[in-house]
Amino acid sequence: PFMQNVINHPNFQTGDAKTTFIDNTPGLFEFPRLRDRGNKTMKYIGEITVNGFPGIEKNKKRYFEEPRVPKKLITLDHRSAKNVLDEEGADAVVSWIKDQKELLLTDTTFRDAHQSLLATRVRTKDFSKIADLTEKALPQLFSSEMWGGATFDVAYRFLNEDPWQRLRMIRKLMPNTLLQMLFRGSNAVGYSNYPDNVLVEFIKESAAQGIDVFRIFDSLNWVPQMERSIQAVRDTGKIAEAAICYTGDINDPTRDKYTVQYYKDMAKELENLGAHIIAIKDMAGLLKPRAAYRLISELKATVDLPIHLHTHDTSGNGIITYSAATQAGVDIVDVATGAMSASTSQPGMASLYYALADDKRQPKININNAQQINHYWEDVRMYYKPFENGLNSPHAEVYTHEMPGGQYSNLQVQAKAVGLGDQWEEVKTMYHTVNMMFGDIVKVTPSSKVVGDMALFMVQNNLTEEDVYENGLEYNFPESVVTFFQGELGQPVGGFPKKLQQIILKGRPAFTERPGALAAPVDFAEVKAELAEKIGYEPKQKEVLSYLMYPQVFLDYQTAYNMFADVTMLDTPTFFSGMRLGETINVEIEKGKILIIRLDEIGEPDIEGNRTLFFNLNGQRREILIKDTA
Ligand code: 3PY
Ligand code: ZN
Repeated sequence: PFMQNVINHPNFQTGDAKTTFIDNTPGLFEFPRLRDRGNKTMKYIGEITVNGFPGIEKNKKRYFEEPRVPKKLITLDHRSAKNVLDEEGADAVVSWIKDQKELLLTDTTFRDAHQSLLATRVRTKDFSKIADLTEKALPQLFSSEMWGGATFDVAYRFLNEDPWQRLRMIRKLMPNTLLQMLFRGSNAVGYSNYPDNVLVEFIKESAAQGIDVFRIFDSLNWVPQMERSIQAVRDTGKIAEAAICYTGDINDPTRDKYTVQYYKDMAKELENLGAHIIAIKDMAGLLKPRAAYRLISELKATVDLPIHLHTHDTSGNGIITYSAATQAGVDIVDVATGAMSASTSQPGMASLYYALADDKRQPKININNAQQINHYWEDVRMYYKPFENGLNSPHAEVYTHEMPGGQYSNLQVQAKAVGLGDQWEEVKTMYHTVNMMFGDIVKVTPSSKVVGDMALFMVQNNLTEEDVYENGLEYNFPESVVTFFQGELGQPVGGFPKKLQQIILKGRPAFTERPGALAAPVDFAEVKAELAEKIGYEPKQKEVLSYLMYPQVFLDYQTAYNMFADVTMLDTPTFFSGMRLGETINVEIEKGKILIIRLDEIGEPDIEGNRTLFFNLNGQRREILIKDTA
């Protein structure tokens, strides 16, 4: 076909084809490029059709209506927080927040909501169809949390997506909205500690690609691990929101570790380090209404910064907590669109709006617009049914086990995987026991995983707390538990319980210094060269950073990309379920370039288990060979 393209080209036929003809006539390559792209796309579809997508039942593609998009948005001219940042800088945003009488909202639909409800599986494709409309519908939102946390890892690992591409796309579609990310302090968007220069480079690159607000936390509330990130964000001119993880119960006199004074001291420390905003990150949803009123009032009296409250509605009490916090003067709270709210996710935006009816601090949003945006999510959530976490009603037990919203379903899957599916009750109880054995620690990624691993280990081996203290020297504890007690995630509030530490470490060294200070800086030029060698081209800085965070996951993504090309253009049902026999789909691979794909036949496997799939691509018959792994 390439030679035919050449021979049939008008310039070739008139004899105008010079030696530069091929160089200067990129259209010649269009056909092979499109064909290559088509083949790779069909290869992906074939693979999923024959072998299925992990976690999704094969050959059960459902029929979905096109999700409803808003048709009657009321738009208004509004100077947004993003406009203030771009025009006047981060300090001006702080003053602007303080000047608002009404409660401000951050929309977590694009990040924490689907991380907590749908295993972080929502695809860029589904955000891209609603992002600009969301900005039009809700210009008064303080920010949209849409990146960081688990989204980075899951995009590469399970969705064959480049998370940076998601960021750039949403940035383009929402130019007037502050884009917010969750940054795990010294763990960035990963699970382990990284050298300081990696954190700084990561923050710089994220800011350059479009992040405006960095919510920085440490999984043990260890401030020395937040300091450099706060400074690095300030250096980019963006907004440093320093988060205090909330655990325990300030109003329970038997829990004397995390008191109001504790939170006040930490807030003051973060203010002194240059934070623009203080966030209370209630990742498990433990902050009860009266405690919220007390905590927010006290914090408002302690620091001169806006307070941003984040909770999870696991117990069903989230709206009451927000209402109490609003009376106490909280500046911003996190909500999700109704269809992606409640349960382990954030409280719902419209629910809160109505809960604050007649209140002088009721958020300024157009509720009709919000409802239209929500219709889209009611429809899109259906695509992700296989990833639902199964918690369909308020779960007040969270006040006892204290598992973060994002962990509950994950740990359940982990428990099933090691054969403890029918001992989930024991695992939950053990999670609480382990927390107390560890000295009552802050539990959030990655420290929550350590507690989860230990709980699974103990249930699996039928161990009690006493067994561990009496015979612990004989046990091989999980790797994550050992390195935790060595100090690899940092130091917990009040230090490690000494007796347990000795049992777990068995003479291995423990350190109390900041792991990031001990780690040698990464030589970026060297890593870049190493990566170039592996992927066959010179990587961009963002690719080097991805490789540093998740070496194998990133390389696997590259391999998949070479095999399947960019699969983010596929509609979500096809991405997860492939195609039905006889079905036709349109895939717009670039503006105006559409692949029309029909699946005509799936052949029987040959002796090696390969099946030939007969497709029709833009009117031409194509055969794709897929190995059936069943
Ligand atoms: C994350 O780190 O991904 C979290 O959402 C913590 O709450
Ligand atoms: Zn959260």
